[in-house]
Amino acid sequence: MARSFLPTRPGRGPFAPDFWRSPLRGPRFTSVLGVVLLTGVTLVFVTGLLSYAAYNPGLAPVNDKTPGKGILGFYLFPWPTDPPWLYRLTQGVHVTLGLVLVPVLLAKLWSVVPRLFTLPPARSLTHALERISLLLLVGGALFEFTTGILNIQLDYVFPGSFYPLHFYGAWVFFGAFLAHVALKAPVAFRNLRRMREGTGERPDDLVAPRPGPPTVSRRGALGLVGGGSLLLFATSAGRSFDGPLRATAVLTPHGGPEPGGGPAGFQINKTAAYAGIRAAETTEEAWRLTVTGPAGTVRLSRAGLLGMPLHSAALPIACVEGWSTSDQWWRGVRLRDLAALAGHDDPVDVYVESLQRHGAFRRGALRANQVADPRSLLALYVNGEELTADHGYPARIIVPAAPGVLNTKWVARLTFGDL
Ligand SMILES: Nc1nc2c(c(=O)[nH]1)N[C@H]1C(S)=C(S)[C@@H](COP(=O)(O)O)O[C@H]1N2
Ligand SMILES: [Mo]
Repeated sequence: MARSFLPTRPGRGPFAPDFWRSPLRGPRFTSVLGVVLLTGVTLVFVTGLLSYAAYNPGLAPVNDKTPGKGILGFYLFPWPTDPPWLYRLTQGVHVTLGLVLVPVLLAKLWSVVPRLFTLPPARSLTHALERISLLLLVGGALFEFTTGILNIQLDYVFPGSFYPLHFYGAWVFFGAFLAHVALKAPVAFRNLRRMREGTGERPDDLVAPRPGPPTVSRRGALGLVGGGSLLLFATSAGRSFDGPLRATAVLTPHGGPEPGGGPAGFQINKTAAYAGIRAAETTEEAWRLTVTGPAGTVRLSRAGLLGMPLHSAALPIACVEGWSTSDQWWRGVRLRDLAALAGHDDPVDVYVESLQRHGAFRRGALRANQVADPRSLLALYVNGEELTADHGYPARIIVPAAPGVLNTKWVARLTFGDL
């Protein structure tokens, strides 16, 4: 018998073992859900880390925006520009799979809730440690799913910035998750094997000692969870497409004006009005692009830019919030031509600033490999027409495979150099 830290006394209410009556609970039900989460959560975590590598907002001081530096930034690498739909895929998976896992997570938590009330609270030191790790696991899971879902709904209510919270929270959650997997995965897989072999359920503290009459079979309950996930998938996967499919994504933020038809008919993240861009600032007379580098500072009007060699590229916009558009046909000046104008013939980083004065996305940094790509443009046209105000007129950045947030709109200044 394990030594108890507290005297054992018969519990009352939820602390009494026969308070929990559902005949669904048992190691098998929990194991099936656990194995689904094992795969699902790992994929969400990995795609989340990739998103951080792609966006790299620089979470100093624990982290650092420079690849190879910072404790949690140990794996950072220059995000590639190929294939151009890379971030559409990784972030679409991150957000859509995260949503799809919600019913599985809730069912899993429900299936083990009696254990929250076991007495004594700790049977041994190891048991005490295990329960503390569970606190981090459950707390971490709820925190990550809640912050993630609030962020994609553009309804961010937490103090502080989303990225540090979601990023550091992910490491706490995943650390506890790994410990939990190490402890429980062997048991879970054994349970699944016994299920396949048709062996009976092991006696387990999850099995209700005095089960109530079943209202649904275990298979039915798993079906319900799967159905919930499927419903979430069907109502959110459309966020990764334009056109009629997009309308099926009821859970996608529809914050901005709904994209109509026509050349500019794709999702708008923040409108010019929202960003505080006044029409008077973007006229041919008023607007100038300032390009700075070792060759000095050049100021270009839109007509000046149109006088440079123009190039086209078919590229999507893929937002950190998980929505993306199909390829749009962009036309503008190559970033590497602008770098050359500023005196950089070798690949170099660029710091991009917008006309926008407030808000998180008014500036961004691109790495040398992104600037060097011939498809990376300071776009002046989209789908054969001038950019609309909401899509970034007079000029915006578009870079293959980059998160949408780096595709700065209403660009005012480009500073080339090592960042
Ligand atoms: N200046 C500025 N540029 C910006 C933003 C912004 O709010 N301000 N939003 C960014 C984000 S998060 C995305 S996803 C894309 C969306 O571009 P779109 O609105 O043309 O689809 O623009 C990016 N460029
Ligand atoms: Mo975005």
